Amino acid sequence: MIADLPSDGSGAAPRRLPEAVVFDVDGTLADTERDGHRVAFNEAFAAHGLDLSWDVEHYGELLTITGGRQRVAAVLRARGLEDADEVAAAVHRTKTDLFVDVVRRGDIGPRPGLPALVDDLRAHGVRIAVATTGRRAWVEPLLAHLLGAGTAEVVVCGDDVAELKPDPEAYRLALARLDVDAARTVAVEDSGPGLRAALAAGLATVVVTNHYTADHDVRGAAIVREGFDTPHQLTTAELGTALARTPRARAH
Ligand code: XBP
Ligand code: MG
Repeated sequence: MIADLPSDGSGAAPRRLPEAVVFDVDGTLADTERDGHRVAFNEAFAAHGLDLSWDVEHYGELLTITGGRQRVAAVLRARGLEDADEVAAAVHRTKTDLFVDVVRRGDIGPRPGLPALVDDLRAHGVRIAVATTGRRAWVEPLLAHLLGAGTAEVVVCGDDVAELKPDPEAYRLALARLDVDAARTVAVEDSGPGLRAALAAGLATVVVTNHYTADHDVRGAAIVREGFDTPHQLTTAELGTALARTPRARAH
């Protein structure tokens, strides 16, 4: 049940709340990249005997290539490796297994302020979904840990789409599975490629930046913040203002 905010008696129309919110995972729900995925990639390179290691800064540059397998393949191809795609697929399987272990250990927590926002969304009856380019093998256990199993009623992963972000396919699929109107749905992202994917699917988008994405091009975002709890706690009502700030025409 979706409620409008009560009128303040000024005669102004009540502000609308979103019907659904679609969250990105990496960098948005949790800071997974620098000390999570990056470390697992490096361990996988070593396990496969590859002379490759990504430091913190270089990994940040590589994040413009979405999808772990695609990221590895691009780097191996640039090194002139003939069977880059096959090697990348094998390395990525190892990396996924390693990262599942990290997630199952419970080492990755939510970004500050996320649990309070999720509680507020649930209290207002706003539906919650996820659209990520990451692999379901680790996404599902991470969501169970961060949000509680079943909190996200729709979970679209990299496994489910032909084209990864910045292509809008993951967001379009999430909207179709939710069966909601894009014009009543807000996306929450952390990065430029993620923002472009959400905008191309017609979604008002809130960008919550992090260490790696603070200098991304976020033009078109309805709201840009440094954290869920900074400078103040992000609420369902503020997500509703993102809808009002996004031209309806974009949804078509
Ligand atoms: C995240 C990604 C993912 C992760 C690694 O982008 O591109 O590839 O970096 O996960 P977004 P996998 O936050 O825009 O979804 O190794 O499972 O791909
Ligand atoms: Mg992200």
